[in-house]
Amino acid sequence: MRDFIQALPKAELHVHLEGTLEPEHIFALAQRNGINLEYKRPEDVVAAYDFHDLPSFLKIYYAAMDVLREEEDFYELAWHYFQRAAAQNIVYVEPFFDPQAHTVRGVSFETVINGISRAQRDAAEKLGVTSNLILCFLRDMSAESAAETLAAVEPFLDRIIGVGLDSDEKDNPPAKFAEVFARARSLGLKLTMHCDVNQKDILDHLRECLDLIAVDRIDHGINALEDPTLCDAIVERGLGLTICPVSNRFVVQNLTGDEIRQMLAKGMRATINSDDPAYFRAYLNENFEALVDEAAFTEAEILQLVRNAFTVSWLPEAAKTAYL
Ligand code: ES4
Ligand code: ZN
Repeated sequence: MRDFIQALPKAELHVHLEGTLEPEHIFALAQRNGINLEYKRPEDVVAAYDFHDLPSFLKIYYAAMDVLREEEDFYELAWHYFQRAAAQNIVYVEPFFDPQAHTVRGVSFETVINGISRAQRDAAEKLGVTSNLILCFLRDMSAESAAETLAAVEPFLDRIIGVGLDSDEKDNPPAKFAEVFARARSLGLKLTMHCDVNQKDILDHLRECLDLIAVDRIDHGINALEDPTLCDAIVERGLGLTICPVSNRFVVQNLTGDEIRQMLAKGMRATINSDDPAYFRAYLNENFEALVDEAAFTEAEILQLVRNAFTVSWLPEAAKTAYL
C-alpha cells in the first residue's frame, strides 16, 4: 500500500507554506538572522509541540515564523517544501501563504512573494512540481487589514490564483470578510475558506460560505455532513473539500476516516491534504497512510481521493485531463 500511495502522481490543495517550516530550518534561519531561540536543539522544538486545539497550535505556529525575515528565507521555505513534494510524487500544489503574519512583523509583502515565486519557478523547472499560490487572510485580524492586504497584492495579481481565510475561526465568521472576498472575485481570483471542525456556529459558517461568499472550494468542511441541505448544495455545485486527516487528529482528536467515507458515498469531492506537515509530522503520503493504517482505506478509495484533488484543483481543464 505504501508503494501504491508513493507511486501515484498526486495534487495537494491544502498546505500552509509556513506550516512546512521544519525545526532544523528554524535553527538554521535563527542563526543566519541573529535570532536567539529558547530551544537548544531541533528535537527540543518538536518536544514542545503540544497541540490539543487550534489556538494551542496557532500560538506555536506564529511564534516560529519570526525566523523568516529575508527573501531568501521565504525562497528556502518554499523550495524545501517543493523538494519534499517531489520526493512524494506530488506533481501539482496550490499552497497557502499568510502575508499578514509577516507584514505585521515589518517584513514587506514583496519580500515574501518574491521569495516564494522564485521557488515556484525553480520547482517547476528543476523538479517538475507546478504550483499556483493562494493568499490567505488571517480571520482574527480586521476586515480592513484584509482589504489592505488585497490592495498590496494587486500589482502581483498574476502570481496568485485565489484567496483563502485561515487562523482562529472562533467569532470570526465568513460574513466578516464578505466585502473583501467580493472584491477578490471581481479581480478574477478563486475563493476558498477554512471551515474547521468543532467550531461553534460551524454550520452557519458553512452556509455563509455557500450562500453569501459563494466559495469555489471549502477547506476542511467535515461538519457539512450534519446538514443534508448543505451536502446537497456541495454536491450540486461540485465543490471540493480539502480534508486534512492527521491535522484533525491533532486539533480535534479525530482522523475523520468515517466522515471521508460518508462524503465519498454522497458524491462530495473530498480530497486529502497535509495542512501543516512540519508541525503535525506528516506530509501528504503519511496522511494517506494514516487512513490505510487506522481506517483500512482501500486502493480504490485512495485513487478516488487523488482524482478528486485534480478535479477540484484550479488548473485549466485541459491540464486537469492530463492527470485524470
Ligand atoms: C492552520 Cl490547522 C489551521 N487552522 C487554521 N489556520 C491555520 N493556519 C495554519 N494552519
Ligand atoms: Zn489549514
